[in-house]
Amino acid sequence: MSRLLIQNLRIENAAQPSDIRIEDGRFAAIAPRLAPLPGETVVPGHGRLALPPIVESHVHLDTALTAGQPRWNESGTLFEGIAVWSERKQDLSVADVKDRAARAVRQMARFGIQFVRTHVDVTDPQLTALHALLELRDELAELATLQIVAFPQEGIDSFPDGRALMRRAAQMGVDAIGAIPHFEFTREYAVDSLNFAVELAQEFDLLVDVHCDEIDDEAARGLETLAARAYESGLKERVTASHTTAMHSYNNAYFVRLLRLLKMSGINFVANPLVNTHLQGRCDTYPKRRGITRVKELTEAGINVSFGQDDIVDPWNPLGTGNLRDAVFHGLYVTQMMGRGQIMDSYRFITHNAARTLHLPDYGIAVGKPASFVIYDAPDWYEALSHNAPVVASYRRGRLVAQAEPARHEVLL
Ligand code: 17E
Ligand code: FE2
Repeated sequence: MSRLLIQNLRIENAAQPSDIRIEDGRFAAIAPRLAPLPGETVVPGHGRLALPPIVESHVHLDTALTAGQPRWNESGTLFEGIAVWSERKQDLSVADVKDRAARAVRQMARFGIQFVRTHVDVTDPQLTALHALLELRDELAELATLQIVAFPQEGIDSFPDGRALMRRAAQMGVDAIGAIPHFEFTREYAVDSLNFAVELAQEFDLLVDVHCDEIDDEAARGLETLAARAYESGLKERVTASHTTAMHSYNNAYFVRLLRLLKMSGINFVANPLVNTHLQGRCDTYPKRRGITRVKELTEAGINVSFGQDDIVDPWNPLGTGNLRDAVFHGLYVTQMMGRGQIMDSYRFITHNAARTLHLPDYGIAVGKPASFVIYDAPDWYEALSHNAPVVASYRRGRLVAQAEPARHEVLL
């Protein structure tokens, strides 16, 4: 039996430190002070923060690390990004996608990310990116759990054979079905494509995650259709609405009416604060909208919201390392969730809330669960967030999969 004792960790901002014993890849004991057992390896925790693994609930790994290929997105709009990617897509090979996506996941592992929901563009007759990501899902399983969404970047009913491509993706073994109502040619196509996506998910027993109303059009109404179908079909919390930036522009009377349905529907939300503050508001002069969904109001209504990175160095985001701390840091500013308690709890956007959206079983630091967790060089999340503290250790099922030395800095005067 392999045994490890890590002493003196602050679990999820706890005031008092705990010791953690790991046996055969699972949490065997968690208590304020555990006496070392004969032969047990003992590691000091130095009173550092321990969190459950970081969960990336929204990223596009197939497009990662392609910024500037074949050209840069100079307007900074979603739509120029889609056009640039459509050109780059012509040159895809399985090896190209696997190389970039694997590099992105390995980089994300440095920041404690162990679970990743990736959207993969299936508006490609060859489904090259999907073949690549399905292979990587197996090959990277020791390092990270990948969840794959069949994402119709150029539409379902507005793209040649769009429905057939979605069905093929479902047959090939994706985890979730996507849609993109605000990109479809007409409102009718938007509604039809959402109905199709929900029915396909039911047929194949899959989750749903829709790029929903990622536009500053206050009349974009994909969300009400998605929420109604989630409610009526019983899929409910198996459904996620990503982006929903149009909600920023809804009038308050409509939002209040919508909120009742959103609560009844049980659906999850994912906001991408970095990318949507960059892509949205591009048709505005001044005042300029922030283009971020109503995170504070949804959270206060008890609705599950998580934060994603969306993009790492691609046509929609020229910058970024994959560190989800950046999405939380920026997200708190842009949503004005800057109270002490809001800052302290904000790790939940990239841990528990995201894990709920992904339907991860056995998630969390508790006796009996797989010993997966991360340790920050900081005593609590407030300090970790503020100082961008490194993840000094990332354990996955009891195994150390990433580590870092805290940087040393000296001011000489
Ligand atoms: N595609 C899309 O439709 N929206 C996005 N935010 C990204 C890709 C990154
Ligand atoms: Fe996205």
